[in-house]
Amino acid sequence: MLDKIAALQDEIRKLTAENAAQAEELRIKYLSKKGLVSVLFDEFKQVAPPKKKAVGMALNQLKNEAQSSIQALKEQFENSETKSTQVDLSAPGSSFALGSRHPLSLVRNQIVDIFARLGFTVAEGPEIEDDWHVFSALNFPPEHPARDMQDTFFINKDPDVLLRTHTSSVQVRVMEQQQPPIRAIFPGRVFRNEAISARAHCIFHQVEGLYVAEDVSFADLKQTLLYFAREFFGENTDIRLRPSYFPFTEPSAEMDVSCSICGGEGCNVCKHTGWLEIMGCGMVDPNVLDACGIDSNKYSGFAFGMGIERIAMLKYQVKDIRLFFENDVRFLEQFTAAE
Ligand code: 2NL
Repeated sequence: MLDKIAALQDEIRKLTAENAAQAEELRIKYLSKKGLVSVLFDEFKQVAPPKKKAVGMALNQLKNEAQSSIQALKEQFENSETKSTQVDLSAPGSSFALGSRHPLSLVRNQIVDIFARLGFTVAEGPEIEDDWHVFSALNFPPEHPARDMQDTFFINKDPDVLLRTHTSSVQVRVMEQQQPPIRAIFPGRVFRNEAISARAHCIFHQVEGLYVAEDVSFADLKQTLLYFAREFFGENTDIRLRPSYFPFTEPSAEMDVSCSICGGEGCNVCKHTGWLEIMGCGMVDPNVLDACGIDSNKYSGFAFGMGIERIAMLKYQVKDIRLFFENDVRFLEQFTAAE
């Protein structure tokens, strides 16, 4: 009898099942009323009294072991099978992955909104341009280095088919088509034949602005840009204008805002100067007005231009311009909550 028990114990220890049905078959084979373990219990009645204690203990152990190992076989399938066949109707629904605006779109929209409050409309134009709208009408002299293949992308080596290097080309088109007063901003993609690095890209985005009317002065320019700076960077922002040079404005200036990170105290972002350079600006050169069919004796205007990437890098403390073009969701999803 003890040998029989030991043999059956051995057999049970080696059992395997490939699915829940096989495990159930094993339960019936060994543990049901007529199963092999139960049969041994029947035989137990015939065991001689002196051996009953030892055989009884062995039998009970066999039964317990058989129950737990066959139960374990069953459970291994229960988990995976109930998952696919049972639905928890009370479980909360899975949430949708929400998209977010690209940080460059966020910044462009903010800039457009601020100038819209001052009465500026938005104008757009072609990315593929001709020499006149990108250079000649803007008072670039014939030998200006920006016209070089090194700086500008020409299409099919044609000197008169090129990718715009600034959105000023759209301003030329607007001035050619309408007489003052003109008050508009010009967001768009521009292209420069430059080596790509953490700070520069061959494709980037600009917002330029233009106001042409009678008696527009440098004071108007300054007040407009101060309003913009305070709306965009906060009401405590100060600005300063430094003399500069552009072919299309005279006089020209570079505008800095007080560093919004350190409040002008000096930090890494402003390189301990307390100031951040954010745009170029100036009074539209009379040659440009005349080239676009606007009488420079009657009208004057101011214009400005800024790189959206640069502003976005300052605002969101992005250290590498290439992040804007890689479309890595780990970067983009950080702007889900931004407006
Ligand atoms: C910069 C500087 C500037 C302009 C853009 C402009 C356009 C016309 C006439 C005169 Cl049609 N000026 N635009 C003026 C001054 C500066 O941009 O650093 N941009 C990223």
